[in-house]
Amino acid sequence: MKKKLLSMIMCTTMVAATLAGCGSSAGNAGETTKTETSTEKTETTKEETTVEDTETATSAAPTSSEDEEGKLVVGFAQIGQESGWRDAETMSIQTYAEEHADEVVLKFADAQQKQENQIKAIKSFIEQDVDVIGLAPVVETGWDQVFAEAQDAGIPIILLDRTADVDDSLYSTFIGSDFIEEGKVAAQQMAELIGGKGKIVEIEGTVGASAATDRKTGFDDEIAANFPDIEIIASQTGDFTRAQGKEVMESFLKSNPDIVGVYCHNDDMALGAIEAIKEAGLKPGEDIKTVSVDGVKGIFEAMVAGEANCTVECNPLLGPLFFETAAKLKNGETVEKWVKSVDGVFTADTAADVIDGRAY
Ligand code: GZL
Repeated sequence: MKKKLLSMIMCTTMVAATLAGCGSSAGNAGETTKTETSTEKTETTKEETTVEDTETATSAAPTSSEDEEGKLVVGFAQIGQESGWRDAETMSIQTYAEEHADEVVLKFADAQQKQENQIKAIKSFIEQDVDVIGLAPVVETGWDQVFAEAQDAGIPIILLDRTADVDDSLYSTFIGSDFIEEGKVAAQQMAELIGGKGKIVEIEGTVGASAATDRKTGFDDEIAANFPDIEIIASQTGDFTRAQGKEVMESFLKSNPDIVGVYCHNDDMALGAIEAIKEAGLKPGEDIKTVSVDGVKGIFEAMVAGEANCTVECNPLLGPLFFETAAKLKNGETVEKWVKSVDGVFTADTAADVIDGRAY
């Protein structure tokens, strides 16, 4: 306990010092954002810390050792708030921590889509000597060193919703979907929607993210293997955001008048693409068929309105499973290397029947 107390004092200094340096780093140095820690959302027994004048978000302030006594202490480095799916996952994690505040302490960091912020957060969690570290890796590579530091500190790592390209020994488990299968199912749905032929475009997720890489592999390989009359005439990243999905679709439409379908690696980009299709005077869901991934409420609303055709579900409500798995690891239990989510497929013809029952 003394070690923890000492390290927390150090960490507070370290985190403050680190973040003070953030504002002077290259890139958005002029930008400052007021960031809030999860203490303002989970209302646990931690003092609130709002870190201002920093370019990036930060980890939650350390809790006192009394607050952590006998509890599961988890540090989670979240990617950011790029999509409705991500917000649903964050809510799932924070709600679980709030509802189980007598058993768990959550230290939550929002990295604003920057890998260096996730790495800083992981280092901070190591300094705070948490029991388990959770991470949704924004990209697959660049994790070996900080994962080795966590391993040296005896802190297990859980990968949530995206994988990392590291040796299996450096993390305990991946909890998430089979993105290659999602891409394959999306291709089959697209082929059915366009009658097995025509020119389609693809709007990819964040460059280097496992969810984007594998959804592209699954889709493109299925089209190439089984649908020779479908041509993917353009494919470009929209970084999993609605705004960039719209921009990419606008550019596709300008240079390709004969598009019959668009496949987006998430629903948020599809909703942006739908806006672009309408602004081009075309009917999304009719002139241009849409297939995307996630199953967020917005795409169900678009399907009910006849403006979208299909979403391949990817469950974001991983909070309970995440904490249950963390508890097992703290207790020294072994867990499956991949705890795979079970997902469904939803099409416009049933959207109205299921939309009210959707949990996210
Ligand atoms: C999938 C997750 C993806 C979602 C996107 O597990 O990593 O990240 O599909 C989100 O909406 O940006």
